[in-house]
Amino acid sequence: MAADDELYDEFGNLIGDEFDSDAESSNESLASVEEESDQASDEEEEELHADSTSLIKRTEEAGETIFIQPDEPMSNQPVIKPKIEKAMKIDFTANLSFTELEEKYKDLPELIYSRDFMISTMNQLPERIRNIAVVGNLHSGKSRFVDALILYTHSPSIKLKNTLKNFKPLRFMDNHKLEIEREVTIKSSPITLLLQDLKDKSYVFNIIDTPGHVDFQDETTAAISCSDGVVLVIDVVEGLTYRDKLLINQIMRENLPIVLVLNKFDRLILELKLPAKDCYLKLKYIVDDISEYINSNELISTYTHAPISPIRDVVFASSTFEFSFTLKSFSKLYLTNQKSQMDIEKFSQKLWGDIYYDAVNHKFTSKSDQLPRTFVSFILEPIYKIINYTLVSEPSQPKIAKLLWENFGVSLHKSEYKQDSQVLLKSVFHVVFNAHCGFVDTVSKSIPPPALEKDENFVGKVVKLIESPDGKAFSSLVRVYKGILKIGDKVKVYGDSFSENTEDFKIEVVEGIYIPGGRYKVPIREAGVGSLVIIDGIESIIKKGATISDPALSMPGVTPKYTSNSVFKIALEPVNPSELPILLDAMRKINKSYLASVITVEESGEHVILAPGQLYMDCILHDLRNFFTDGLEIRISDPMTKFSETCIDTSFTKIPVNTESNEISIIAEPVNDDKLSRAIESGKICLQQPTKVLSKTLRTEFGWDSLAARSVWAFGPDDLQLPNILLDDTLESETDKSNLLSVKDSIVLGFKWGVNEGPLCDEPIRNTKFRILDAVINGSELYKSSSQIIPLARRACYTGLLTATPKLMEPIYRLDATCTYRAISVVKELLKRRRGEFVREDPIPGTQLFSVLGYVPVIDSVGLEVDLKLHSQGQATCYLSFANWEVVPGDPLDQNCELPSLKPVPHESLARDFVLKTRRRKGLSGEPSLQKYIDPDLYIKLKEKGLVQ
Ligand SMILES: Nc1nc2c(ncn2[C@@H]2O[C@H](COP(=O)(O)OP(=O)(O)OP(=O)(O)O)[C@@H](O)[C@H]2O)c(=O)[nH]1
Ligand SMILES: [Mg+2]
Repeated sequence: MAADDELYDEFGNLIGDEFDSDAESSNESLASVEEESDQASDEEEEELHADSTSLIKRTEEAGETIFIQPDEPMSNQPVIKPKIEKAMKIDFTANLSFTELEEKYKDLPELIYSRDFMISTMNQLPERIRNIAVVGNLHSGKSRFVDALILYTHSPSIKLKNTLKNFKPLRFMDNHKLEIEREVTIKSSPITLLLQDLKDKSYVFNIIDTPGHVDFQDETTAAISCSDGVVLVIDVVEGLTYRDKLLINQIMRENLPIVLVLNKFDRLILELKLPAKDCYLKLKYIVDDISEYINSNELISTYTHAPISPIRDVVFASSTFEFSFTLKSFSKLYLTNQKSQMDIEKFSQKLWGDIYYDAVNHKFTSKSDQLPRTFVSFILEPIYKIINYTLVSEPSQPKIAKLLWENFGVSLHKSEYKQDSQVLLKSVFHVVFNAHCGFVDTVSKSIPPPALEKDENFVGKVVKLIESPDGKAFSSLVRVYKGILKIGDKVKVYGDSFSENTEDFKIEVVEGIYIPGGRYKVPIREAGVGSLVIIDGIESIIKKGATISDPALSMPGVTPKYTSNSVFKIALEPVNPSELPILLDAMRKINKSYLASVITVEESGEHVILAPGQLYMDCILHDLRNFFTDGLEIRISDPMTKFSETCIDTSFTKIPVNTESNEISIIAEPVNDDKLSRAIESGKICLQQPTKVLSKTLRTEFGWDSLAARSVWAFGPDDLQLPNILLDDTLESETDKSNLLSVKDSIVLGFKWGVNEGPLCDEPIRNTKFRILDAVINGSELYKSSSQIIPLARRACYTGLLTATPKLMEPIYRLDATCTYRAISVVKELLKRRRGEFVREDPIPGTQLFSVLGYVPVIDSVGLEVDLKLHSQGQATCYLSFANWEVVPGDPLDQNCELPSLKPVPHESLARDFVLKTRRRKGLSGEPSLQKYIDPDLYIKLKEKGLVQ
């Protein structure tokens, strides 16, 4: 196989590789397709070279031979452009229909167990199913950990050329081209494996490997939402990071049990070179740190799972060396070898904490007396010995053999000692900690099986859509919650608004059901309750996720929200305007494929994509160019951010806004209550709640008076869930309430329209409370039509905002960096140059590294990650995650502020600069001004009084 970087040209374009699949025509085993296509491309390349010397070019597409006359000028272009079928993912089963795949069933990658047994266990014994999401910080080793399980369960033919010369880890779960190229997971990928616990009991594990990069949080959220428990993979060198804390918060909110995998165990010994005693202390510190974080979390009152226990919930692993163990699995290994009758459970309890083993008197004691802790003497010392004996220039076979036999009762084959020391070490660990039964045991005990209800009717959830390797079609990843789903079944698929409205659901027919397998899929005829399967044929109306059910049921669900942190923005258009339909079609596919993407068209007709961060956007653009269009030439704007508009004072006066027959006065004021803003934004309080419940929450939790609590007309706008509030504060003595109530819906619509597109630069308004103080509504139907009232209410909201010291808000990223002491100054300097703020640095216990916290405006963050790596010579890595919204310095309405051209804009002019640039880009005419919305005479009066500029 060609090295990854040989597969693309300098612009990242694919120039032929494993993705140029010709799997369909192959009759050989599907698992060998990958290697075959490599060989094929090698042969083709050779042929081309040979051909070019004799001036003969063959074209793949036409299959004909064209002779080029020697006197013709040589062209670099082929005479007929070869048609290259690009594939964005490796999938051994790509392009095969359900029936074809059923026929090739026996050619699927070989397993160490019977695939049919796995399927029957899955469908007949759902209590043996465990649905788990594997989550953790960036590069904590999640995919490698799942890889280790795949290597264990699949026959060795699944491995890439795992020889010394061409050693390459498998990365089986990262099958997208970008994932392979950049060695970072960007999509959650599911796989189903049959695994055995300590008593050889088989379990069906539906594992979803999730991305660790914070940009792809949407994928993690989707995976967690369909799991019954979470495996949190921690890099033991880094310990508990901010990202892990966010993940723990999310897991606790979902009330799911946690299994901890302390991964990269080898780094403590090989990199940090910690003595065994300190190695234990470091591991203990991490477990305690995580337990403390969970126990002191504000969500603990609603979290019903037991605190983390090292004996029950913790797995120690080194994915690089493909082993994992738990205190229990080690106990079993040890006691079996010692032929001891001691209870495994009891012994494992002695292996953690301040317990010591007195070998002279053969007893456990709590008094140190210079003895090492049991974890050190029983577990770490043999592991240290293994490493010391193996990682030397000439490992001594007798020494290692004796160690293995005496401690673990296992031995290696003679030939294995001849391997390179790293590979030998892997073999040694493999033979000692053979199988991952400790991990399986822990998951099967700590994470419950799917809830089983005796409901015959099918109910499922489309967790996300999965694009086909050629990017032309989508399948749905479905978790079955009730009943059974069979090929040919009709299902009701709910659309975006998840209602029973006939326009919002569609009856579809299930055309294919598959068990996911990372780089292949297995066709099955039916999927029982608790299973996680890929379904073909039901995705036509699904945008991101959906509830699906038996057509006879009425199961409206809740729209999942993945998009709230998508603040990074670009506008794009095709270079050739006539190709707009191709671009639009590709953008629709992006919307389906990338959960957190938001696709919008602005007033000016500009097509905009929003994403949570730069890496995410980069991946979107890559797929858009290479796979969802056929290399369409696209013009892309500079990166921008989404802004928000708000106010920081209460309107200085009440200004009536009128049409000929109606008049409304609305004032604005800031919502100065973060907790309330969060509650609105998260949907914790909403108008779907009964009025009594809502007004009680507002009174008791947020200190509102009862009148105000009862007069909420809207939060909104609903779709973006921005924290804005519309209140009816009119007095019965001054306003004809019945007339006002008769146009309530129109006023609410006007408010929603207004807060969606604010008066400064058409960006959404946030954190603002609008109060209707007066209204004179003409009772005649003619004058209170929605076409009159909606624009009036919108103008009144704008008037309120523009008289309440309006401000522009920008999104802020939190920066979390891990770096050496020397690189801290680089982080500080880079943040300073980008309007950022350095908050603090904390040493990471047991290492020479520091974790650094800072904040930086999203608009100034472009390229920061690369800059940091460059300037610190690789001694610092960071990630940026959305933190909050902050007011941009300066007055957006100040026409006198300095805006120099070709020079940096002064700090105090930033808001004005951003507003004007955004308006220009959106094609909005003129200045943002109160003048546009109120009576001209009144405006002149306010101006004379100096109340407006
Ligand atoms: N020393 C050591 N390195 C490891 C171990 N596990 C993973 N790695 C390395 O850590 C890096 C990241 O591994 P991945 O498995 O891709 O990590 P990940 O958590 O899936 O990464 P993302 O999904 O992108 O967040 C790779 O370079 C691995 O080789 C381990 O047990 N020991
Ligand atoms: Mg990964």
